[in-house]
Amino acid sequence: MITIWGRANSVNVQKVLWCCDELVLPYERIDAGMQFGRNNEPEYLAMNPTGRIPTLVDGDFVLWESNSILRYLALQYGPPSNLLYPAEPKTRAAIDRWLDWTLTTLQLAERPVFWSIVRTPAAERDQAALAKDLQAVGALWKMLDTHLQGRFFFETDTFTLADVVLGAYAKRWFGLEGIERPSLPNLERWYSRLATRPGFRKYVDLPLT
Ligand SMILES: N[C@@H](CCC(=O)N[C@@H](CS)C(=O)NCC(=O)O)C(=O)O
Repeated sequence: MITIWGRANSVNVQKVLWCCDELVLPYERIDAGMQFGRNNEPEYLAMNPTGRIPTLVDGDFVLWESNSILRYLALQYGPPSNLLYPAEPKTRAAIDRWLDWTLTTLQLAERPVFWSIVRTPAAERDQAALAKDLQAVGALWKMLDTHLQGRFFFETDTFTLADVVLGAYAKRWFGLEGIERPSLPNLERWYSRLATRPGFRKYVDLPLT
């Protein structure tokens, strides 16, 4: 049995839960992080010395870093066709770049916006910083919108891990209330396609908290 440690409102946990759903993989989840604590206790740090969530335990194999977990799950449990994470090197590399880019670039840009709007009382928000951060992250979503021109999904004709990671962050963009967004017609079409996936609805398309 697979165990996933991490609270269900974490974007990095949500990606992993959604991937399990796509792979029809049973698992148990244990709350950890923020109000649940645990992630700084010695037992947790022995599994994951970063003290961050998620952590995956699969038998005697322990893995942290959400996108590494996604790759592992798709490789270990994907069907032979493995459309989620195809073996062909160029296709796989093209998917990998989105996994890397979300963690190195998109997450850094969207985190301050998410924290300001969702996790900071309105009276305490730094509005000037928020306006600047919104512009920066809006430009990234605009770039993604351009990439999607003429495409159904991010890299192949079918749904892949690139759509999982970008879809999880897209919820944290389209789910924000009271902000202005640039025109993103391609991205909106792609996002509405994600809503047909049960794993997205169940684990990602939830109120932002
Ligand atoms: N690069 C790491 C980032 C992990 C991370 O920063 N997780 C956040 C939640 S999204 C966390 O552990 N926050 C501390 C907490 O929940 O207590 C990954 O992708 O797994």
